[in-house]
Amino acid sequence: GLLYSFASFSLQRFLVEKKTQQHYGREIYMEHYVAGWKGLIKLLNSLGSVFGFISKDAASKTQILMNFLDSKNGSEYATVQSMVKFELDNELVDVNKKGIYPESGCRTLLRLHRALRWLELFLDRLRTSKEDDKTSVMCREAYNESLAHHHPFMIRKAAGLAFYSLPGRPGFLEVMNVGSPEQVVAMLGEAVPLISEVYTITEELYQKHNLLDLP
Ligand code: 1PW
Repeated sequence: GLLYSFASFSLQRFLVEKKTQQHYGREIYMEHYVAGWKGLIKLLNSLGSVFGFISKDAASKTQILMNFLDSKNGSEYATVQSMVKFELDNELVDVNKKGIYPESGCRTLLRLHRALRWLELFLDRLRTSKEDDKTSVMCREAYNESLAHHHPFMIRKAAGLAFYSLPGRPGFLEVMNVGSPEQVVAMLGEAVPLISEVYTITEELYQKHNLLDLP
């Protein structure tokens, strides 16, 4: 169909990224990261209006990163690694408390990075789930283990409500637009380790530079 699914759009981007990593070391290309999120946002939007507030925030953060890529300093934002170096070297990050750079690339990507962990946990549950398992439960468990730790009460409440409106497992697999349930599971078997690798590389980079708690 015309609609690019999360799988064909975002996950293949991560595959491309993996290949380039082999050539250039473990660099994460911002263009692919952003394209991956665009695909995911499309998927979220197709899940219905309740997911609107979730996709809206992810979309605005993705847009912030795209704006950096398109700016005169765009080349400094080519990879996550070069962004971190550039913003830190030029003191463009509010490190301890909110200041004059509330939308730095580093803090913006950190939010998406935390959400990526949620996605990884959720997709792994989906991959290993049985026919009558509930997507809402998988989603909630993944959320509670990851992103929820970074969200205040009201957002946790709203997210919890949104999960109820997720389609059941068969419907969800269909929305992913990959093919038969077996094909989705096979695709996830390839994709989840890649997402996990992107997550780990970013986590280690942020840890090394002490950026994991950026306000
Ligand atoms: C079906 C599985 C889908 C997983 C998709 C993950 C999308 C994550 C988006 C969560 C957004 C919740 C509402 C927004 C909260 C923001 O306050 C928060 N943003 C995120 C991405 O966690 C923190 O950003 P802020 O307020 O510090 O700018």
